[in-house]
Amino acid sequence: MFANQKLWAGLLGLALTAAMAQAAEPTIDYAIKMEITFTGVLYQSTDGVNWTKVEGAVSPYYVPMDDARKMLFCSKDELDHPPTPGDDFTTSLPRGVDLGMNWINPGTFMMGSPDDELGRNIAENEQQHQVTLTQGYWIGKYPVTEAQYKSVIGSSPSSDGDDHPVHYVSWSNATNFCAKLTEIERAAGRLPKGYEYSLPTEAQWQYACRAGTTTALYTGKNLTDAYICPNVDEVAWYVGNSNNQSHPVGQKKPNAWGLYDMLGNVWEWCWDYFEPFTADPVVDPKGPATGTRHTGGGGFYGDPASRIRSGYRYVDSDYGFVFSGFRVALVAVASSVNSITVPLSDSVNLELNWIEPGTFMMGSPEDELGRYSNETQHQVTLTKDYWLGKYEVTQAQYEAVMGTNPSYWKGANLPVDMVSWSDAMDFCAKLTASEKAAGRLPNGYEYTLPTEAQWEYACRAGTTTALNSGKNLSDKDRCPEMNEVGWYDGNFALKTHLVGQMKPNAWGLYDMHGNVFEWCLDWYEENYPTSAVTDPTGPETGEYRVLRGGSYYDYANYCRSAYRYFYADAGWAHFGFRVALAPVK
Ligand SMILES: [Ca+2]
Ligand SMILES: [Ca+2]
Repeated sequence: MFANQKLWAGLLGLALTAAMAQAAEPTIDYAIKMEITFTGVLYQSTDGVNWTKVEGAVSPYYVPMDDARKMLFCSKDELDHPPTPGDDFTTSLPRGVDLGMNWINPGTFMMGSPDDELGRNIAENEQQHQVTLTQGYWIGKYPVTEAQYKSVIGSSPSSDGDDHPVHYVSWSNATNFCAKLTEIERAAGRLPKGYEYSLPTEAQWQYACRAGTTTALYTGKNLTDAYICPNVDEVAWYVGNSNNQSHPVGQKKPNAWGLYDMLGNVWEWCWDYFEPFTADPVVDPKGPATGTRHTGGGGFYGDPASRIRSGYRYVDSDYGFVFSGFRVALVAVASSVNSITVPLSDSVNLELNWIEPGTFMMGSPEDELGRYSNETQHQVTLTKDYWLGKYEVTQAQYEAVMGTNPSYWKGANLPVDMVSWSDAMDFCAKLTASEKAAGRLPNGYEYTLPTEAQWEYACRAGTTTALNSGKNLSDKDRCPEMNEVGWYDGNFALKTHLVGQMKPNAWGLYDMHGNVFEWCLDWYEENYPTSAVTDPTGPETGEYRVLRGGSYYDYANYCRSAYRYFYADAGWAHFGFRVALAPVK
């Protein structure tokens, strides 16, 4: 059928051409076009300085020759989707200005400087202490340049050159830049879910600056002189080499994580208000809630070598100084966006926090105070995300679901106690059924008890210490480190306490240490695997079930993240549980 139609059209065309050749003057026309083949995204410019994206251009792209004579073209790889945590990326800001961001893995480091570091600032300001950052983030490869600042804000407070770091920036200017950048990247569909642009916290800044080093400079070298020091030359613009002016970014040696100009050139604002450091280990520090002066690091082009150190800490009020610039971070937003609230009755809700899949070391190191031999350390990978109760299940919640309250210690917002493993599982089954009926149960998920691995992973929240505060025990029975995180025998708890009064862990979970022991799904088996495992669920069968976290009735070493208790299917006044919303097994 199609073939026939084509044939007829062809014959008709031939007839017409023959007829017209006799009737009209022949004409000719030239149209010369430039063919551009490219990969990535095409940009055009008339001056080679200001570039605009050629919207919708695909390769090959044709430009009329007259137009092409006045045009310059270039192409570049461009992100058209959110970056993946773990990967470095470059995004394209308005007017074709690039912004490069490097991924930084979570980890633990020593923040501050050792007492004997040459050039050290007032001692208490640089007090060395252990910091654990539980979440990875991105940080700018360079300080924000004048071109980047103009691209996002429209104008720049300094005018040393497009590729120079912007300075005379106040803390408010810098945070405003981050907010605008977040809007731009969100509108372009390039903002990773759960992340936003922000100033790095002081800990994020210093962790990234040190890149694993503990010395004054990120090259692994210390200063030999506090004023003019040859070791500074290779990494930073400072008073000894800058001619008292800023320099284009990226000319000095980067650190091991590919970051440039962390030291010198311009000093960089951080998120935190100032407070003196203490020697205590901390997890995900963000500084005090209020204050008048903000922190920052790295020194500037007019500073002596003593201020060009990773541990150098400078504090100032919210003003645009000659020395003040910044670099952006792309950080996970507080976990509140990832929590869900389940209405159990008109007045009682159940809150659960989302737990991201990941890998951790389960068990305890052999030198952990108060440990037991059934805690052999081994690597565990959890491949599926799940939600875990923010609090132990309360009596009000238990009653709303089960219609009864078996607790020995009575109080609506006390954790339910006297519950056996089977009681806890019955609660989960009823909740699954009612949530399913309400159409709120995520596909492939059910309410259940967490596996022992899910419990410990969530309890640790990125920490590797005995407690999820980043601290170890100073005494296996009674110690101050326990007081801030849990109700236990050592603070004379004597009974269960209202849930949620102690300090939560980095993932927003309360009372993982102490108050009531929490049933886990697994049968107990004394020996852990000795090699790496994925999504472990414990032995097929057994005599006892696992309980975790210690209770008001126990000493500190029973409340450690790694401690494993086990018991037959029975309820006691210090046994409770916490629910998980986890993939159906
Ligand atoms: Ca700098
Ligand atoms: Ca508990």
